[in-house]
Amino acid sequence: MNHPVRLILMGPPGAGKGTQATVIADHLGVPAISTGDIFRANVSQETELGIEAKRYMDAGDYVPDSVTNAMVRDRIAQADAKAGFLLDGYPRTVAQVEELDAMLREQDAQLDAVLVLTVDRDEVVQRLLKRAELEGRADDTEEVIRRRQEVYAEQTAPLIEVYAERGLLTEVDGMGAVDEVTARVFSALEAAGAAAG
Ligand code: B4P
Repeated sequence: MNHPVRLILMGPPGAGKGTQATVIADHLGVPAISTGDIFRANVSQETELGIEAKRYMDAGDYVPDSVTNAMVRDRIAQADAKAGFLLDGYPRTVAQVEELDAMLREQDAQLDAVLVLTVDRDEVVQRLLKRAELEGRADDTEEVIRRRQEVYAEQTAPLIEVYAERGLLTEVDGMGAVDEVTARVFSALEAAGAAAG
């Protein structure tokens, strides 16, 4: 593919976004930009942004759009994102979609595809509880996981329709082994004309 590839990876908490984002981005030679990872890095460094974000993340709520949008705007203005990017976990609200549209317009850039990983609700709870044992993330308790699922259903699921109407949406079955899901993602990207050759 000759022009920069710009992709969004969506899906409910635990769908495998972070897991797949790294593999896809490596393959395409673009940075994987995960808002969750950037927030967590700030939380562990105890920056002002991290202290603000932690209050929301620990409760399973979204960090306010103003904070998240400013952070993404800075990140995609960096040199490595000129050659394209994979956004993992952004946008998550209608206001974030609008802000991303504005950022892209300013760069005279366009999205190539929006991938949504679909998963069974109970399966993701199991995945996240397993991650809690391994990594001890504060937002991976059963109560907070349920809250994150509610927030996704209320605020992020409606975005699927928005991108479907624009003809950008591709749904990918996120159930099964990580490699199987990766293979499905690559077929979907090829079908969408967004896979690197
Ligand atoms: P994220 O870091 O994006 O957290 P997440 O939705 O749980 O996805 P994650 O990428 O970590 O999990 P994955 O599905 O890969 O966000 C965390 C918080 O940050 C949010 O709740 C919010 O507060 C804040 N935030 C982030 N972006 C924001 C935004 N745009 N606006 C406002 N707030 C924002 O994987 C989950 C687990 O499943 C892993 O342990 C993985 O190993 C496992 N797994 C993956 N694929 C598997 C498979 N096929 N089989 C078995 N296990 C699998």
